Amino acid sequence: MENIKNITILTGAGISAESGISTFRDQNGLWENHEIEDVATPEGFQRNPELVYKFYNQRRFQLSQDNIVPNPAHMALAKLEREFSGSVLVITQNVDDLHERAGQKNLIHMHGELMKMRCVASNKIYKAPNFFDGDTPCPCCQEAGNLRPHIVWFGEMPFQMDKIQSELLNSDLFLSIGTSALVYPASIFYRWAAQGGAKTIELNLESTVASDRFDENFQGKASELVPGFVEDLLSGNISPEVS
Ligand code: BV8
Repeated sequence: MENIKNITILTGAGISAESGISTFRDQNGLWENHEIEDVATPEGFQRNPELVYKFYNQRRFQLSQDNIVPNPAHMALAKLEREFSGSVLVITQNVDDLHERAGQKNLIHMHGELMKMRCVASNKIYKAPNFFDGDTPCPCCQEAGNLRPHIVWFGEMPFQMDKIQSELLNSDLFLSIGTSALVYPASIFYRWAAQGGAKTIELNLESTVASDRFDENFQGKASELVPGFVEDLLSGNISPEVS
């Protein structure tokens, strides 16, 4: 444990699955019921903004339900950040706010945030009401038609990529939790971490296309795997050495 100073953690939809938020590529996943091109690209928004506003309003409404709460995996990562002697950075692909609600502070939403909206004219970011669309006047320009979800769509550049890359290159341990490792550039973060000398560990329900590139893999549900793994980390039972 003494050699592990900086931990970087990538999370994906799998960490929120047990909180009741559908993943993208599992049975009944989001991409089973929608075409990515129609609801998660700038072209789709241009073509049919109403469909895209509806897609995100529905997900924001679901996220705001009382039964959608952080699960033990989110809580464990927030505990790791509080109690670990070194630095812990969570980089999430998720657009839900469950990491924040669990108490995570050092957090980057590389794909944006469901609870925020952005004015395309001023680029100002606002907390989103449960519902907004092309008729909602934006708080800065006071006119309708300028607001979009503060989400990174396919074909758009994820947020804070420079900071993410330097943190990964400077970490001693990289954890990938609940992601299918299919979406670039998050899918190559393990490479940047390994390049920087980090040990890389994947914790996921099932093996992924990237599993054999990690130093270690643990398979299971995040809410069952992550709390125990965090306890092992905090008690110094995880060696930074690549076996
Ligand atoms: C970019 C916001 C340039 C939207 C999202 C051809 C080949 C390769 C790449 C490309 C290509 N054509 C285009 C690309 C690039 C493209 C891409 O990767 N496309 C894919 C589809 C092939 N990427 C981009 O466009 C990105 N931008 O590349 O810009 C650039 C970049 C860097 C530097 C310079 C230039 C932008 C991508 C962002 C898109 N927006 N989200 C929204 O949410 O509505 S991505 C979307 O997918 C979500 O954010 C999601 O998180 C992400 C990844 O999915 P996962 O999180 O992994 O979820 P998934 O369902 O896939 O998997 C869940 C996993 O959990 C499974 O493995 C499952 O087994 C596991 N699981 C389930 N239950 C549990 C569990 N694990 C543990 N416990 C459980 N209980």
